[in-house]
Amino acid sequence: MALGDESIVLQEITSQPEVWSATWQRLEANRDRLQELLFSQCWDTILFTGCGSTYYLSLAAARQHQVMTGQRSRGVPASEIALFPAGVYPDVLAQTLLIAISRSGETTETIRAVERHRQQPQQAVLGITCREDSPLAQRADLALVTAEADERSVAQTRAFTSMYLAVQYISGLVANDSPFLQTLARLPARLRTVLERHGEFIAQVAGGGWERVIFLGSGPYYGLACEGMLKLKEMALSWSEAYHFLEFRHGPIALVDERTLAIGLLSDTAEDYERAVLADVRRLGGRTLAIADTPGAGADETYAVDLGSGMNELARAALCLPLLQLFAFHRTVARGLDPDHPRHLQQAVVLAGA
Ligand code: F1P
Repeated sequence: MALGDESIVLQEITSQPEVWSATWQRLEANRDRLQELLFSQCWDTILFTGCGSTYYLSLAAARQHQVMTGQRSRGVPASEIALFPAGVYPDVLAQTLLIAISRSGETTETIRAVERHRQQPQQAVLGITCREDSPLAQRADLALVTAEADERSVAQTRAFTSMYLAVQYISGLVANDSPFLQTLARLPARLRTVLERHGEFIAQVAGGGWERVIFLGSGPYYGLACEGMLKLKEMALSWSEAYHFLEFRHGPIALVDERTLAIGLLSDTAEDYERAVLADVRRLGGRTLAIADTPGAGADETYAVDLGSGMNELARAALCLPLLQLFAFHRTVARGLDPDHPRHLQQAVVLAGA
């Protein structure tokens, strides 16, 4: 069993500052090719798709892309495009760009979604993957390959964040938002500081005897909260849930007790509302971990991590993820499980006969 510093997934998590820098170089090197595709038509809709982690990435990406560009954007599981296309493509004549995301580039539903998308009259496919020779890269009009982020682990960590950086870059290009792109370029250095300052603390919090861990995030953070939840399920075999912050009061809050930890990814837009939900969790006996850019005035969280980036909520979002990954890793080790070999899982789901 790979534990502690020998764990592959831990090495991949902690390598992210360097991997993000390398990914950034890649993105800049692909700027012209990307712009050519992104501006080749006046796209009515941008569809982001993937499976598992990359579906959650699609949710976060779609929300961010629409906010930044005004382009109608949706994040859908690849299986919905492949099997229930009528609900995804209400207007057959719409010009739709599919941004298909897959670490392996070979997940069956994602490849099927690309093939189904090709049946639309006005379409194109941008593939984002870590593997150059993958079926996705071969089928896409343009493949953006974040090869430095590829992984040996089953659970995605740096692959997820690097491909997230790629979709953020794309949104920045479409929005023609140079300050945003310049801010993204500072993320690798900021992440190094965040990991140095907070990595150990996250390990301590993860070591608590939590029975229920809830991930809360709204707007662009909802998809990232879902990814935190998935990491805990995949690696630590711990049931967890993710909610939009204010949704949590509508029923799930009934489950809060002293062995509940709510991890909140705080936005700028709705910070006061979000902190109020965390306060409700504490009032009911639960504990809270708030991940925000600055400590809230008067906030009384059980645990708090301040990213201290000075970046807006969209630009800094990726900084939360390695902390959630570390949380899942340390929870896994605390439970005596092997984070490198999650049970029942493989790197990619390739269906028989695909
Ligand atoms: C998607 C995915 C992973 C998950 C699991 C099975 O892979 O669902 O998110 O961890 O191992 O595959 P991909 O299409 O991004 O390669």
